[in-house]
Amino acid sequence: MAHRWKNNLTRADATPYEAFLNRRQLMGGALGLGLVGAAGMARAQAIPLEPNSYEDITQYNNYYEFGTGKGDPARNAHTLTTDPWTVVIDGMVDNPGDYSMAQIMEAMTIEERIYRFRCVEAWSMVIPWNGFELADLLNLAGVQEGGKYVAFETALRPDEMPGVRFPVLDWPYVEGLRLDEAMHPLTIMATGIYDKPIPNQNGAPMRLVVPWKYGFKSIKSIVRITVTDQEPPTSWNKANGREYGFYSNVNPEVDHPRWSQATERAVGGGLFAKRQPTLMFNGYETEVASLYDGMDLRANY
Ligand SMILES: Nc1nc2c(c(=O)[nH]1)N[C@H]1C(S)=C(S)[C@@H](COP(=O)(O)O)O[C@H]1N2
Ligand SMILES: [Mo]
Repeated sequence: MAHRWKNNLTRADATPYEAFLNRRQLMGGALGLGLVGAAGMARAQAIPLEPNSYEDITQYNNYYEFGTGKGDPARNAHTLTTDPWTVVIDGMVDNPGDYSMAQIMEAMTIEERIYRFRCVEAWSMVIPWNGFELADLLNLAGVQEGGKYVAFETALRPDEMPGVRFPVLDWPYVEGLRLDEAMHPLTIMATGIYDKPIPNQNGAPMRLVVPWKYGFKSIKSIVRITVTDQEPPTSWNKANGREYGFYSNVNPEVDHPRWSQATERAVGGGLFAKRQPTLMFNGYETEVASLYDGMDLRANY
């Protein structure tokens, strides 16, 4: 199954949008003057670009169970015991039960996916995940007819998570997807970054990654996956339903009530880097727009 998805960028062709824009401007200008032929285009498109550094990705995090500062998860999450780890898969599935992480890793094919990642707070990164398609795990469990949503839950361990004594959110952290979103080939469970086991602060041993949605949908350190016919409650929606909806698709045209979503700050871009435009569905419009055909994206934020 490796590499069958066309948005499965490899490290050589990962293209942060800023560079993509520069390249377009470059090519546009040159094309305007009639200077670039097919060979020039090919060369321009082959410019290799790097994802964010391992340090950016693992030192600048949101994981409120370990504190609300961006450096808190890297400082505090070492206390989380991630081995052994069990994930309960239940609800409307043929094979409900406890799945050990070892069992899951044995059954899944791990591949690399380089994805843009856009937080609702308007910062972004490019991250080389290792993981597997959530659809493969759901198919292992056997989704039953009538299943419409998938609910996810993070571990809740007050002894290992210093942040959960503060009622910032209603713990445990919970999230949810519509079944078709969960089964989409872009939706993965990440178990690694840069070919290393995923660090605790990034959601070890297994976290969701839904690249066309705001980062808070990508729930970390998952202990339960439930197939259901009801739209599941989600942590940020419960905390502030006016600001955070169930869908939370990246959309530059629908602003957060307190800030614009039209642009974003690329983490690691340096102090004087320009903000870059945010892309519809975070750049995955071709792949996922049809999931929302006929839906009012402003009403379903
Ligand atoms: N359990 C849990 N999952 C979580 C969060 C959290 O606080 N707790 N934060 C979310 C938010 S707001 C973002 S932007 C991403 C951040 O992922 P990263 O730290 O790997 O970049 O994780 C998401 N998943
Ligand atoms: Mo976020």
